[in-house]
Amino acid sequence: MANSHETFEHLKSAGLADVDPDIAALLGRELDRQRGQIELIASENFTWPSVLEAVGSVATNKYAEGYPGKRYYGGCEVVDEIEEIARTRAKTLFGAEHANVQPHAGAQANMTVYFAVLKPGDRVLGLSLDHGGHLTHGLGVNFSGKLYEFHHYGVSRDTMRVDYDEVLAKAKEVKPKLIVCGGSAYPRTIEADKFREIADEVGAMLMTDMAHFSGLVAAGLHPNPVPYSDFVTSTVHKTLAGPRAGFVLCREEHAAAVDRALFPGMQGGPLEHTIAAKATAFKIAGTEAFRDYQGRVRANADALAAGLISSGLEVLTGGTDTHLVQLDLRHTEWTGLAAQERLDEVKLTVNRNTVPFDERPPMVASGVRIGTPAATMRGFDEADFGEVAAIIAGSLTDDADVTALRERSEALCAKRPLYPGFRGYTEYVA
Ligand code: DSN
Repeated sequence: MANSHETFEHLKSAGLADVDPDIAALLGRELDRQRGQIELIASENFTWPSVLEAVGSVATNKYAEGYPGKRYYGGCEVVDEIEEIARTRAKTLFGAEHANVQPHAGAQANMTVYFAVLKPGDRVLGLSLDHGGHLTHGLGVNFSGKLYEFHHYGVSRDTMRVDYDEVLAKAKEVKPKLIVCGGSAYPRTIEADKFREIADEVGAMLMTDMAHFSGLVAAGLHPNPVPYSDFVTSTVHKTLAGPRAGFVLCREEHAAAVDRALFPGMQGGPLEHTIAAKATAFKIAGTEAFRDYQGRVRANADALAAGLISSGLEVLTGGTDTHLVQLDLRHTEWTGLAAQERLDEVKLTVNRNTVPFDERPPMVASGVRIGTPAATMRGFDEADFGEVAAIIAGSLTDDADVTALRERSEALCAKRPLYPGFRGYTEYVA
């Protein structure tokens, strides 16, 4: 519905709440939702106000196809500086020879590497999705599975961890051109050094997808895969706590191929406002404050795992080396779906996930993936995560007092406010 005052002159200076109260109200509701529940989705985080500001900046107006100094448009002198700062900070943070900061998201970062070094039909070896891998690591319905001949390794049934002997045996059998390590639901350290040995033994290249644990790497709390990998891909918005986006790091010898694969190979104009926000996120990730935050993410994950185990629940691998804990419900009457829905009722937001050797289909699943980055960002400490574990355990019972459990979650949210100084989206500022 057009407002009577929607003149061109008015629209040129009006704010969101004035022009589009419907969307402003929905954004306000989303802010309230984020504030009013305990966010435990392992791939989510609450980014910094400075990053939100950069994402909402005028750099969104700029076309800049190409790379700094080599653009197809005029007027790129400022965004060139922004992108150069982002590239330099990414390289410095992770000790990489080359960075491409243009991927719109993690899937595009992975696609960039595949396009850079693979031809359709080439063989690739990656962790299977149901053992903790990722869609873009060769799932049949994904472009990766359609374009390339993916083969998969899994985790050992005994330890639920990657078995490097099995990976080597599989690599010798498959003779892949590229080995992919990393994933989205693997709670233990990704040992890129061991994958490197295997890659060298079979003459393959190695790509590490550190989307989930890149914040821990930046903080020195997870081994850095960069020295061992030809390519490292990541998102920026998970543990790294930046804007929703991706990036690729690689060895200099692959720099030109990676850059060409992304543009003109795959994406068009880069999102320079998001690249500005990535630069800010990389700057923050190099601070002592960020290292301290990541230390708390890790400690909280250990406290969560210990709390769940002491309440009688099963945790995959008996714990975690990262920010991520996988609840294994195979030996309970709960499905992952039912658990997710119950936890939603008590204001804990999680996602169901298959666990290795799951007999249930992915839409139902027998696991729940739980991560600590977002709640840690709003100040949760180990005692708070002990309480979260107790709320989870209390919720997954037949006679759970849902109202009382929800009130315990709400008390934690009240104690640890999210974006306390942010006034929201409903106020119009001329
Ligand atoms: N969707 C992301 C995750 O939840 O891990 C991966 O792309």
